[in-house]
Amino acid sequence: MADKRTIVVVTRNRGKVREFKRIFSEYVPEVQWRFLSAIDLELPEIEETGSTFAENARVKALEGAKYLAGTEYSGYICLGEDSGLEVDKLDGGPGVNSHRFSQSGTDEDNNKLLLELLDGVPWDERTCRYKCAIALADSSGVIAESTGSVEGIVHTELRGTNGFGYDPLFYAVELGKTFGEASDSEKDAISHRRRAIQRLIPAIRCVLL
Ligand code: ITT
Repeated sequence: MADKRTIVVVTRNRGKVREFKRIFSEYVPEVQWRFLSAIDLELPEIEETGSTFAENARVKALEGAKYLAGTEYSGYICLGEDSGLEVDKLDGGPGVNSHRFSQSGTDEDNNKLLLELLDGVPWDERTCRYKCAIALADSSGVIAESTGSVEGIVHTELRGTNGFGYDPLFYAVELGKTFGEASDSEKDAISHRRRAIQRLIPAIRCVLL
């Protein structure tokens, strides 16, 4: 019998899992959530075949649920999340390719490339946003979906060491600092991931509780 307080987060990104844990326990504190990642369950790598965040979130959730069907975790709810940074000056890039923006795909090289591409671009033309799409699925298909976004400016230099990915360059207009400089609770208060989860809470209460 599947444990409804356990969500399988179909991701290999530990930064995302940390944020899901924090945000879910804030929204639904009465539940002792347990999150299992694609790394914990040794799920095979899932190819991101979609051209939008929403499509890729669906692919991750559905593929994860399909894979679990033959295991002891059969019937557990899978959460697929696809996210990234859209920079206006780069015509919305890196977008769905945010993870694999630079050749190596490390956070360090991705940030370096972003700074290089925006070299000399004035502050008011460095507008960007983080976007996040989430899908929940089980073996019968998609159960719920949502999206969230947060507006920012690509900073001209790395600021702070908190968070992950592009956070040291993402100057959040609402905070007046980068996500790299923000505390966990400051980022969680306005992040794209939090906003997507917030919209999903009614469905989560309905399906999981
Ligand atoms: P999974 O596909 O296994 O979930 P991933 O890191 O490859 O892990 P994505 O394909 O969704 O995930 O790529 C998201 C990338 O966008 C991520 O690697 C970061 O570079 C960036 N990103 C998304 N949300 C972010 C956040 O909150 N802070 C910093 N960077 C973020």
